[in-house]
Amino acid sequence: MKDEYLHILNQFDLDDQVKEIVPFGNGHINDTLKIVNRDGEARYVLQRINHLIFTQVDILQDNIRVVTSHIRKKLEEKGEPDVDRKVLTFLIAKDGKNYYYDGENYWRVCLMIPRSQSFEKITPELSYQAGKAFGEFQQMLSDIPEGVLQETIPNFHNMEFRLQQFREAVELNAAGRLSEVQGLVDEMDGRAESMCIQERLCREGKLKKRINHCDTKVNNILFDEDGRVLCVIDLDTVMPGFVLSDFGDFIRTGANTGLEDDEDLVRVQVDMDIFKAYAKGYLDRARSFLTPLEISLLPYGARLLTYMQTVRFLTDYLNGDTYYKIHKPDHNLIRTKAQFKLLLSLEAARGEMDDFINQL
Ligand code: GN1
Ligand code: MG
Repeated sequence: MKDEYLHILNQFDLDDQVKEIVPFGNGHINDTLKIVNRDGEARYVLQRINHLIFTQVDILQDNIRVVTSHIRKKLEEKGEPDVDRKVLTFLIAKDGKNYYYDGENYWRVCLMIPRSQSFEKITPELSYQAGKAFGEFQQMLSDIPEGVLQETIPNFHNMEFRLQQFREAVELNAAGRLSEVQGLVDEMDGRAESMCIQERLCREGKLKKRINHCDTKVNNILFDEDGRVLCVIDLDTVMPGFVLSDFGDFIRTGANTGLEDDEDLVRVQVDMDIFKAYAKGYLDRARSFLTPLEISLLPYGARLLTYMQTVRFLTDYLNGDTYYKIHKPDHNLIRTKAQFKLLLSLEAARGEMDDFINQL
């Protein structure tokens, strides 16, 4: 096992000796390892890219090159200190690419950002910081000309497309699980039309696409020792999309008093303090480029992304768990139920959220 990793690491120009290679993080898609040197310092992050999901690794890695160099340039122009801790640095392999293909798998290596930490659970203060961080991230990337960044997963946050996949899964009933989840299927169907507003507004020319991160989880931000934001990580899904993706996905993951896969649904609720703090931080940075329509839709974005994730987990459950890594047999069903509970809680808080956004 270790020899395989060493062979891969040898394709990159490491300036340190490898002592240990250990699993790192808890993503659902890629495999991530931490590379530790002889002094016990974590120096690099090695990732095997899941190329069944990111089928065009060239496009993926080119997006990442554009995004990281764009951010680096912006930070340097601002005279920002400590730039190396505020943007990820990927290593170039011996063949000149920013990844290595071993004939079977695709690998990449980036520098571990020293003295950084991430959080799974956050406080209102961290939420406010995260709102500013993702707002600033969108803002920094907003001047990348159209067409430069491509969709690393086509139609990734396109609700109409996700519903189409869902309906195919229902139709196929590949794992024979449909009757067990019919109630949930009906709940999804009942909301389907009202959840495709963005695609409709876009066709009517009232909403345009912007560069989004598309995976705005709390643990995709690195903070320094004092809880100040260093940088945004996990750049695989940075691509053009609708602006509500990033706001909504943060509320879905950060403003949940329970876990994404909580089996105790009583714990799953929207945390309004986290919502308010995030909205405030986000709008502090993003108000300058958002339209009034986009701002008014922010609470809708929280419902939309939670609905979309419920649909995606349920689709995977119906398909027999072919997409998300699962850690127990009915994991996707547990996730579906927890996300649906969160959606109900967001629906109940709708008025309070709208009022808050309006008075900000
Ligand atoms: C996946 O692997 P991770 O946790 O970064 C998924 C997201 C989902 C999330 C659900 C490429 O992200 O879209 O929201 O799981 N990423 C992809 O927690 O599908
Ligand atoms: Mg991710």
